[in-house]
Amino acid sequence: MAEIHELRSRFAAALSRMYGREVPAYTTLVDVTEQVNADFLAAHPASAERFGSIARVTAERHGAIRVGTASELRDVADLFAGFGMYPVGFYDLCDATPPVPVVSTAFRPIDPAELARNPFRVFTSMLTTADRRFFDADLQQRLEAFLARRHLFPDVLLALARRAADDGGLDEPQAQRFTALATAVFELSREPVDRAWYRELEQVSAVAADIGGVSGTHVNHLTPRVLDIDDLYARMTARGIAMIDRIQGPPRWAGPAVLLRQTSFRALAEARRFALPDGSVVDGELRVRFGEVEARGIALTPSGCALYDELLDADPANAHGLWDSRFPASEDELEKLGMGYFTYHDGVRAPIVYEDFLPRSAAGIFRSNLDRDTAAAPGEAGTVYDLGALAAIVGREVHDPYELYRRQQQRSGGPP
Ligand code: OOG
Ligand code: NI
Repeated sequence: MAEIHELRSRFAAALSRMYGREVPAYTTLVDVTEQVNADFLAAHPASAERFGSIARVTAERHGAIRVGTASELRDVADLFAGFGMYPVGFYDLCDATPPVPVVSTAFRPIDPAELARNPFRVFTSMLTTADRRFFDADLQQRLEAFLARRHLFPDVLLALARRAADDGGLDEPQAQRFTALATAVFELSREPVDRAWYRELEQVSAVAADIGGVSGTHVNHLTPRVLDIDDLYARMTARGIAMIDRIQGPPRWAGPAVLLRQTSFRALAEARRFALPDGSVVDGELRVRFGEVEARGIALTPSGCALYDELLDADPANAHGLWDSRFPASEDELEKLGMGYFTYHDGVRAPIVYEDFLPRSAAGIFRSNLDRDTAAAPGEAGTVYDLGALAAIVGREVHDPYELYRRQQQRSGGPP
């Protein structure tokens, strides 16, 4: 039998092969990432693996997908449960700057041993079609009707996912079928895109068009993990690949690596086919998929995150040295101030790696890949979402990330 973690590893690897075929620049990014990681490991043999073994980091990816309805999100939850991935955290991008009409969660393993085996995670966004600041009543109605007609996840795929979740794995032929079908769902569809409909949605939001303007879903990006993101950024730039202008998240500084640093580049235009009102089909292109890379550090407690937010507002790039003067300069300090999470096995303290996402970085990542910002009209947001509302939609607990880190720390015998 192929156990759930084996299914997850195979799924992540299969998506990576598929995405490499679809977006060749992704393969370049993975190659450069592996070179940076090998060099970093050679230069820092004692410390390079403190935030995860090199085997884990080499296989580690996060994907991003976007769906249109609550029922699609429920199917996603059933599908990912078959890979041992559960919803963690709530991200409201509707109120971000600029606003994006989605709410999001991340599906990932929640057990430390499972994370160590393969931490594959997928940032998953759902379109908020009832949000009047983006969609008037007429557009909402047509959008929901369009979305109701599509069927993203074959029944046989969801049945295999439920069996895997119930039995803790699948026999070999079923395991192969499950990963192949799951991977195929996230391939870029070759169905012609209704150009008038796509353009109408694009006027409201490029993300809305990417979700509700097409008949399928697809991986938006697949992100490898790098041990030195500044080095990676420099090497990609030296290769002539235009990166976004900055690294999102905490600045480069001499203190401990915390949370998550990410950067991205825009993928080249991809060929898509478009259906015109007269029924003819023409070739065209869309630019919606991109490349992203990330570095991970220590998970911060709520007070650590509050200080992170405060400093990011005041001095985003540490240009005025605010981080140097205000942020805990060592893991000892983080621990003493109760701002970071650690484990304490056999009296040895080790940092707990951050396994989640950052709302403001996510907004920045969305933004960096849009040609223009969405201007939300003033008005009511419609449905108000939070972690509980999202849990009701997916029909499962949406885990609170702080709670998961706190429990992990507590179980290791550390301070509660
Ligand atoms: C998701 C953007 C957020 C991240 O790493 O913060 C994200 C998307 O573009 O669908 O992937
Ligand atoms: Ni991402």
